Amino acid sequence: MNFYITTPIYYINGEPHIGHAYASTAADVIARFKRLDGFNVLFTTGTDEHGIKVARSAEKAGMPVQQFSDMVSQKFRDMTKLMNISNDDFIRTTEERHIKSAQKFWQMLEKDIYKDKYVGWYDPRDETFVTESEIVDGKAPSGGTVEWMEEESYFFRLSAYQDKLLELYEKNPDFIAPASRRNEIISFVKSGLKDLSISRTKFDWGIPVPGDEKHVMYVWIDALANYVTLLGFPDKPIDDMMKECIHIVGKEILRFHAVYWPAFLMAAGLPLPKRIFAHGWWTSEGQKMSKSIGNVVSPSEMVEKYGLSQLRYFLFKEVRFGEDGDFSEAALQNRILYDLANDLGNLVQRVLAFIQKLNGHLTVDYNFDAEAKVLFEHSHELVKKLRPLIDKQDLHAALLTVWELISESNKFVNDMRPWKLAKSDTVKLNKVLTVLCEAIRAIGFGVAPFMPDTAEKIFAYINTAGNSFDEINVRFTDTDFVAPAPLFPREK
Ligand code: ME8
Repeated sequence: MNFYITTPIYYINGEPHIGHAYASTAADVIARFKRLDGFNVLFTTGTDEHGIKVARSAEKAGMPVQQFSDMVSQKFRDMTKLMNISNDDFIRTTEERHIKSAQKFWQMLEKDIYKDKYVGWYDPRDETFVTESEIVDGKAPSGGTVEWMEEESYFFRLSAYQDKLLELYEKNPDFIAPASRRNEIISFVKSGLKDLSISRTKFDWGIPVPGDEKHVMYVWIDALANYVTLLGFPDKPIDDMMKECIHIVGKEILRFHAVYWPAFLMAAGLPLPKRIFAHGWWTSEGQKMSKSIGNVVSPSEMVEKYGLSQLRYFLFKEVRFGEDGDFSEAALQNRILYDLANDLGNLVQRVLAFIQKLNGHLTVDYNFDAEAKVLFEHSHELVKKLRPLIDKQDLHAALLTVWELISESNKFVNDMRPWKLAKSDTVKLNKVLTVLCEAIRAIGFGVAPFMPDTAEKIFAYINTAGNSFDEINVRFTDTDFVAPAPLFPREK
């Protein structure tokens, strides 16, 4: 079973911030879940390096543009490492494999391409064409200053795809998610699609148009083609993976992915992805993130200060995936204290430290009483409950579901009072501890996609490899456990 998941490829104009880390981590959570669930996963990310904006940034930095690209692209690779993103590949649009792929892709669109002149406004911030009615005080909806453009350009016959796109959305109600965003796109397409200018002549930092090297490709054709380059296009068949593909994108680039991209793919006769999921935007301490306000959240600072698992957990617990949210350190501190230290950390610590008191030895007994049976069943049902949530990209609900089992387990400890049983009923004690280890293992798998580092610690404490959900079905045997260290020490 194949599964393909992508992040946006990031522009290299600035430093990676929490928004980029968010998109990459979201895709990572889903990729990790699918791998644990036995899928053959391809998970990709990368950098989008062409276009007028990058050329200008390099000029401003006083660097040759390729050198500038190498430098900033590396920062995105570092962010990927910092966040423990498990991507299988990292693409740069300046790579040879991509240039070849984008040019072939262009040629496959040629029946729908014609030459004309573009006369109108352009927003370099979003690398997008804007209409007169979208401009307010000389600014595009992105806040970027628009520029007048008058140049010879190739056009893609997007207008010919209006009905086909509407049919696509109609027949595949889950093609665009969350549902609220779908309506937005449908009304945009219904309002009428104009042909799209897809080449530029005024600068040369781009992929040359095959057969007409005066032109470079519009950066969005170049960028979107990355998703097929990563599948080995044009040398390898892409169908099997592409059909299982989920693109994770920010809401501001949904239009490019849900309208232009499928139109291009239809024109090229290539398979469409399964879904485009648009996530929301983070503000910082109640305001739009901006360099001038100085409130841009740096992932490396947050990891340094609070820990990686802590940050990754917060991003998906604080805000429902798909909605906008506000990043505040006070909220992050609360989540760490209550959800992580008090709920998860405490459960693992109190059970495993208690086993240490019994010389670190677990004597298993699966001959459960009624209460233990319930907790055992709930532990075994966890992955079954998570699967449909992850398949809807409802990462927030998935965390809530894991936390239900954590609360239930903590309550079970309170009710069973193992410290009392140690003195009065060791037969029952063994059953209680056995089922609690089962619960902790299931919880370890539940948190593993979100907090791989924490899960690794939990697995090490209970002698579990942690490579596959199948391990949940293996019974514990009499065993010695190592002493656990607190998962979320207060001083971190
Ligand atoms: O648009 N909150 O690249 P980009 C949440 N190169 N997510 C945010 C965010 C915020 N405040 N800011 C950025 C591009 N993001 C194109 C994409 S894909 C073929 C080409 C995330 O560097 C969000 O996922 O502007 C957004 O879509 C992505 O970074 C855009 O990155």
